[in-house]
Amino acid sequence: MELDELNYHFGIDGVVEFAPGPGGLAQASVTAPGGTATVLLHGAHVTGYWPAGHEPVLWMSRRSWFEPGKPVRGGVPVCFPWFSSTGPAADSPHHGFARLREWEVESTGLDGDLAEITLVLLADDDTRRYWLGQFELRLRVTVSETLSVSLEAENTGGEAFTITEALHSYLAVSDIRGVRITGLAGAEYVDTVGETTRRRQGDEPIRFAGETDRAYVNTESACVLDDPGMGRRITVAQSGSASTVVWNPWSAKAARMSDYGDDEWPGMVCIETANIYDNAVTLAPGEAHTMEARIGVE
Ligand code: TA6
Repeated sequence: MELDELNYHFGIDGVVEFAPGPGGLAQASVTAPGGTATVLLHGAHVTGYWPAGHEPVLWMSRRSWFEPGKPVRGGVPVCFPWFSSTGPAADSPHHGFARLREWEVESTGLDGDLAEITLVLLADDDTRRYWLGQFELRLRVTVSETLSVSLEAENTGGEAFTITEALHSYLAVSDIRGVRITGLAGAEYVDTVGETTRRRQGDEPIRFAGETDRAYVNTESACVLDDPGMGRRITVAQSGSASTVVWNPWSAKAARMSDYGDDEWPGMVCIETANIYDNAVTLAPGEAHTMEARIGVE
Protein backbone atom coordinates (compact mmCIF):
# COMPACT_ATOMS: atom_id res chain seq x y z
CA MET A 1 0.00 0.00 0.00
CA GLU A 2 1.38 3.42 -0.92
CA LEU A 3 2.03 6.08 1.73
CA ASP A 4 -1.00 8.21 0.76
CA GLU A 5 -3.25 5.14 1.00
CA LEU A 6 -1.70 4.21 4.36
CA ASN A 7 -2.37 7.71 5.68
CA TYR A 8 -5.91 7.67 4.24
CA HIS A 9 -6.84 4.29 5.75
CA PHE A 10 -4.77 4.26 8.95
CA GLY A 11 -3.46 7.77 9.60
CA ILE A 12 -4.65 9.65 12.71
CA ASP A 13 -3.76 13.34 12.69
CA GLY A 14 -0.92 14.07 15.09
CA VAL A 15 -0.98 10.45 16.35
CA VAL A 16 -0.18 8.01 13.54
CA GLU A 17 1.44 9.26 10.34
CA PHE A 18 3.20 7.38 7.53
CA ALA A 19 6.19 8.86 5.71
CA PRO A 20 9.40 7.73 4.04
CA GLY A 21 11.77 6.43 6.72
CA PRO A 22 15.44 5.53 6.44
CA GLY A 23 16.32 4.15 3.02
CA GLY A 24 12.94 5.44 1.80
CA LEU A 25 11.18 2.55 3.54
CA ALA A 26 7.57 3.21 4.64
CA GLN A 27 7.61 4.16 8.32
CA ALA A 28 4.86 4.98 10.82
CA SER A 29 5.35 7.55 13.56
CA VAL A 30 3.18 6.73 16.57
CA THR A 31 2.82 9.62 19.03
CA ALA A 32 1.12 9.79 22.42
CA PRO A 33 1.54 12.31 25.24
CA GLY A 34 4.10 9.91 26.78
CA GLY A 35 6.37 9.77 23.74
CA THR A 36 6.88 8.71 20.14
CA ALA A 37 7.90 5.49 18.42
CA THR A 38 8.75 4.85 14.77
CA VAL A 39 7.99 1.55 13.05
CA LEU A 40 8.99 0.34 9.58
CA LEU A 41 6.58 -1.87 7.64
CA HIS A 42 9.79 -3.68 6.65
CA GLY A 43 10.15 -6.34 9.32
CA ALA A 44 7.55 -4.59 11.52
CA HIS A 45 10.73 -3.05 12.85
CA VAL A 46 10.56 -0.52 15.67
CA THR A 47 13.40 1.84 14.74
CA GLY A 48 13.11 4.43 17.49
CA TYR A 49 11.50 5.29 20.81
CA TRP A 50 11.60 8.77 22.37
CA PRO A 51 9.84 8.97 25.77
CA ALA A 52 8.71 12.53 26.49
CA GLY A 53 11.54 14.39 28.24
CA HIS A 54 14.16 11.73 27.65
CA GLU A 55 16.98 10.96 25.22
CA PRO A 56 16.27 8.23 22.61
CA VAL A 57 16.02 4.82 24.27
CA LEU A 58 16.69 2.59 21.26
CA TRP A 59 20.06 2.41 19.53
CA MET A 60 20.53 2.31 15.75
CA SER A 61 23.79 1.70 13.95
CA ARG A 62 24.83 4.43 11.56
CA ARG A 63 25.88 1.61 9.24
CA SER A 64 22.56 -0.24 9.29
CA TRP A 65 21.10 -1.50 6.04
CA PHE A 66 17.62 -0.24 5.21
CA GLU A 67 16.79 -2.45 2.23
CA PRO A 68 14.08 -5.02 1.45
CA GLY A 69 15.29 -8.48 2.33
CA LYS A 70 18.01 -7.25 4.72
CA PRO A 71 17.93 -6.99 8.55
CA VAL A 72 18.08 -3.60 10.29
CA ARG A 73 20.89 -3.18 12.85
CA GLY A 74 19.25 -1.58 15.84
CA GLY A 75 15.81 -0.79 17.25
CA VAL A 76 13.77 -3.94 17.91
CA PRO A 77 14.35 -6.72 15.34
CA VAL A 78 11.61 -9.38 15.33
CA CYS A 79 13.23 -12.83 15.43
CA PHE A 80 10.72 -15.50 14.23
CA PRO A 81 10.13 -18.45 13.72
CA TRP A 82 13.60 -19.26 14.97
CA PHE A 83 16.32 -17.52 16.95
CA SER A 84 19.96 -17.30 15.86
CA SER A 85 21.03 -20.02 13.40
CA THR A 86 18.56 -22.67 14.56
CA GLY A 87 16.57 -22.61 11.32
CA PRO A 88 15.60 -25.83 9.49
CA ALA A 89 18.21 -25.54 6.70
CA ALA A 90 21.82 -24.55 6.23
CA ASP A 91 20.73 -21.43 4.33
CA SER A 92 18.01 -20.45 6.80
CA PRO A 93 18.29 -16.69 7.50
CA HIS A 94 19.82 -15.86 10.88
CA HIS A 95 17.04 -15.02 13.39
CA GLY A 96 14.32 -16.19 10.98
CA PHE A 97 12.55 -14.48 8.09
CA ALA A 98 10.01 -12.21 9.85
CA ARG A 99 12.44 -9.25 10.08
CA LEU A 100 13.20 -9.51 6.34
CA ARG A 101 9.63 -9.31 5.07
CA GLU A 102 7.28 -6.40 4.35
CA TRP A 103 4.37 -6.54 6.84
CA GLU A 104 0.87 -5.09 6.33
CA VAL A 105 -0.77 -2.53 8.56
CA GLU A 106 -3.87 -4.07 10.17
CA SER A 107 -5.03 -1.30 12.49
CA THR A 108 -4.11 1.88 14.30
CA GLY A 109 -5.79 3.56 17.23
CA LEU A 110 -5.79 6.12 20.02
CA ASP A 111 -7.34 5.29 23.37
CA GLY A 112 -6.90 8.13 25.85
CA ASP A 113 -3.13 8.58 26.27
CA LEU A 114 -2.33 5.32 24.48
CA ALA A 115 -1.51 5.22 20.74
CA GLU A 116 -0.96 1.99 18.86
CA ILE A 117 -0.35 0.31 15.55
CA THR A 118 -0.74 -3.38 14.67
CA LEU A 119 1.07 -5.00 11.76
CA VAL A 120 0.50 -8.49 10.41
CA LEU A 121 2.53 -11.09 8.49
CA LEU A 122 0.76 -14.15 7.05
CA ALA A 123 2.34 -17.38 5.88
CA ASP A 124 2.79 -17.41 2.10
CA ASP A 125 4.84 -19.08 -0.62
CA ASP A 126 7.91 -17.06 0.41
CA THR A 127 7.73 -18.12 4.04
CA ARG A 128 7.03 -21.71 3.00
CA ARG A 129 10.33 -21.70 1.10
CA TYR A 130 11.98 -21.65 4.52
CA TRP A 131 9.41 -23.17 6.90
CA LEU A 132 6.08 -24.95 6.39
CA GLY A 133 4.29 -23.54 9.43
CA GLN A 134 0.84 -22.07 8.67
CA PHE A 135 0.75 -18.94 10.84
CA GLU A 136 -0.53 -15.45 11.38
CA LEU A 137 1.96 -13.16 13.11
CA ARG A 138 0.92 -9.83 14.62
CA LEU A 139 3.13 -7.14 16.10
CA ARG A 140 1.38 -4.57 18.24
CA VAL A 141 3.31 -1.40 19.16
CA THR A 142 1.73 0.68 21.92
CA VAL A 143 3.06 4.03 23.11
CA SER A 144 1.86 5.33 26.47
CA GLU A 145 4.12 6.10 29.44
CA THR A 146 6.14 3.14 28.19
CA LEU A 147 6.75 1.37 24.90
CA SER A 148 5.01 -1.98 24.56
CA VAL A 149 5.96 -4.31 21.71
CA SER A 150 3.99 -7.53 21.61
CA LEU A 151 4.32 -10.41 19.17
CA GLU A 152 1.36 -12.74 18.76
CA ALA A 153 1.87 -15.96 16.82
CA GLU A 154 -1.13 -18.07 15.85
CA ASN A 155 -1.02 -21.56 14.36
CA THR A 156 -3.64 -21.45 11.61
CA GLY A 157 -2.71 -24.84 10.15
CA GLY A 158 -3.55 -28.44 10.93
CA GLU A 159 -0.17 -29.45 12.38
CA ALA A 160 1.49 -28.38 15.63
CA PHE A 161 4.73 -26.44 15.24
CA THR A 162 7.52 -25.28 17.53
CA ILE A 163 9.08 -21.82 17.37
CA THR A 164 11.83 -19.86 19.05
CA GLU A 165 11.43 -16.09 19.02
CA ALA A 166 12.84 -12.81 20.30
CA LEU A 167 12.16 -9.09 20.41
CA HIS A 168 15.82 -8.21 20.03
CA SER A 169 15.87 -4.74 21.62
CA TYR A 170 18.99 -2.58 21.12
CA LEU A 171 19.21 -0.04 23.96
CA ALA A 172 21.28 3.18 23.81
CA VAL A 173 23.80 3.60 26.65
CA SER A 174 26.46 6.18 27.55
CA ASP A 175 29.24 3.58 27.72
CA ILE A 176 28.83 -0.18 28.04
CA ARG A 177 31.81 -0.21 30.45
CA GLY A 178 29.90 1.87 32.98
CA VAL A 179 26.43 0.26 33.01
CA ARG A 180 25.00 -2.66 34.97
CA ILE A 181 21.98 -4.89 34.55
CA THR A 182 20.00 -6.35 37.45
CA GLY A 183 17.05 -8.74 37.51
CA LEU A 184 18.72 -11.98 36.42
CA ALA A 185 20.34 -13.06 39.71
CA GLY A 186 20.34 -16.84 40.05
CA ALA A 187 19.17 -17.49 36.50
CA GLU A 188 20.82 -20.17 34.39
CA TYR A 189 22.25 -18.99 31.09
CA VAL A 190 23.82 -20.31 27.93
CA ASP A 191 27.07 -18.44 27.34
CA THR A 192 27.83 -18.50 23.60
CA VAL A 193 31.10 -16.54 23.68
CA GLY A 194 33.85 -19.03 22.87
CA GLU A 195 32.77 -22.58 23.69
CA THR A 196 29.05 -22.69 24.44
CA THR A 197 28.58 -23.48 28.13
CA ARG A 198 25.79 -23.31 30.69
CA ARG A 199 26.44 -21.17 33.76
CA ARG A 200 24.40 -19.61 36.54
CA GLN A 201 24.24 -15.87 37.23
CA GLY A 202 25.34 -14.88 40.73
CA ASP A 203 23.72 -12.18 42.86
CA GLU A 204 25.99 -9.46 41.51
CA PRO A 205 24.74 -7.14 38.74
CA ILE A 206 25.84 -7.93 35.18
CA ARG A 207 28.71 -5.67 34.13
CA PHE A 208 30.63 -5.63 30.85
CA ALA A 209 34.36 -5.99 30.21
CA GLY A 210 34.32 -7.86 26.89
CA GLU A 211 32.09 -9.56 24.31
CA THR A 212 28.99 -10.74 26.11
CA ASP A 213 26.36 -13.05 24.62
CA ARG A 214 24.21 -14.80 27.22
CA ALA A 215 20.83 -16.45 26.82
CA TYR A 216 19.17 -16.59 30.26
CA VAL A 217 16.50 -19.29 30.45
CA ASN A 218 13.51 -20.01 32.68
CA THR A 219 13.32 -16.42 33.90
CA GLU A 220 10.36 -14.07 33.65
CA SER A 221 11.93 -11.25 35.65
CA ALA A 222 12.10 -7.68 34.45
CA CYS A 223 15.60 -6.34 33.84
CA VAL A 224 16.83 -2.92 34.93
CA LEU A 225 19.65 -1.28 32.98
CA ASP A 226 21.34 1.28 35.22
CA ASP A 227 23.22 3.91 33.20
CA PRO A 228 24.87 6.46 35.50
CA GLY A 229 26.49 8.17 32.49
CA MET A 230 23.07 9.11 31.13
CA GLY A 231 21.55 9.49 34.59
CA ARG A 232 18.77 7.03 33.78
CA ARG A 233 17.45 3.55 34.33
CA ILE A 234 15.77 1.62 31.54
CA THR A 235 13.42 -1.17 32.57
CA VAL A 236 12.66 -4.06 30.21
CA ALA A 237 9.67 -5.97 31.58
CA GLN A 238 8.06 -8.89 29.81
CA SER A 239 5.11 -11.19 29.64
CA GLY A 240 4.83 -14.47 27.77
CA SER A 241 8.61 -14.74 27.70
CA ALA A 242 10.80 -17.13 29.69
CA SER A 243 14.20 -16.20 28.21
CA THR A 244 16.28 -13.04 28.17
CA VAL A 245 19.36 -12.45 26.01
CA VAL A 246 22.06 -9.96 27.00
CA TRP A 247 24.47 -9.04 24.20
CA ASN A 248 27.26 -6.67 23.38
CA PRO A 249 29.64 -7.62 20.54
CA TRP A 250 32.62 -5.61 21.89
CA SER A 251 35.35 -4.42 19.55
CA ALA A 252 36.50 -7.50 17.63
CA LYS A 253 33.02 -8.75 16.65
CA ALA A 254 31.89 -5.19 15.92
CA ALA A 255 34.74 -4.89 13.40
CA ARG A 256 33.55 -8.07 11.69
CA MET A 257 30.01 -6.78 11.12
CA SER A 258 29.68 -4.68 7.96
CA ASP A 259 26.39 -3.13 9.14
CA TYR A 260 27.86 -2.04 12.48
CA GLY A 261 30.42 0.77 12.94
CA ASP A 262 33.76 -0.39 14.37
CA ASP A 263 33.56 2.28 17.11
CA GLU A 264 29.87 1.85 17.99
CA TRP A 265 30.07 -1.02 20.46
CA PRO A 266 30.41 1.18 23.63
CA GLY A 267 27.04 2.83 22.92
CA MET A 268 24.64 -0.09 23.05
CA VAL A 269 23.50 -3.20 24.82
CA CYS A 270 20.79 -5.67 23.81
CA ILE A 271 18.29 -6.89 26.38
CA GLU A 272 16.17 -9.27 24.35
CA THR A 273 12.77 -10.59 25.33
CA ALA A 274 12.68 -14.16 24.05
CA ASN A 275 11.57 -17.78 24.15
CA ILE A 276 14.63 -19.81 23.14
CA TYR A 277 16.59 -22.97 24.13
CA ASP A 278 14.63 -24.64 26.98
CA ASN A 279 11.79 -22.16 26.43
CA ALA A 280 10.84 -22.92 22.81
CA VAL A 281 7.08 -22.63 22.26
CA THR A 282 4.94 -25.36 20.67
CA LEU A 283 1.59 -24.28 19.25
CA ALA A 284 -1.16 -26.79 18.53
CA PRO A 285 -3.47 -26.12 15.58
CA GLY A 286 -5.55 -23.04 16.38
CA GLU A 287 -3.40 -22.10 19.36
CA ALA A 288 -1.88 -18.61 19.75
CA HIS A 289 0.91 -17.25 21.97
CA THR A 290 1.80 -13.64 22.78
CA MET A 291 5.18 -12.39 23.98
CA GLU A 292 5.49 -8.76 25.10
CA ALA A 293 8.38 -6.44 25.91
CA ARG A 294 7.57 -3.28 27.90
CA ILE A 295 10.34 -0.67 27.90
CA GLY A 296 10.26 2.24 30.31
CA VAL A 297 12.69 4.95 31.49
CA GLU A 298 13.13 6.61 34.85
O1 TA6 B 1 21.09 -12.03 20.36
C1 TA6 B 1 22.47 -12.13 20.27
C2 TA6 B 1 22.80 -12.63 18.88
O2 TA6 B 1 22.31 -13.93 18.67
C3 TA6 B 1 24.31 -12.52 18.73
O3 TA6 B 1 24.92 -13.79 18.76
C4 TA6 B 1 24.45 -11.83 17.37
O4 TA6 B 1 24.41 -12.78 16.33
C5 TA6 B 1 23.22 -10.94 17.41
O5 TA6 B 1 22.21 -11.78 17.88
C6 TA6 B 1 22.90 -10.22 16.12
O6 TA6 B 1 22.47 -11.14 15.16
P1 TA6 B 1 22.23 -10.56 13.67
O7 TA6 B 1 21.73 -11.70 12.85
O8 TA6 B 1 21.21 -9.45 13.79
O9 TA6 B 1 23.57 -10.03 13.25
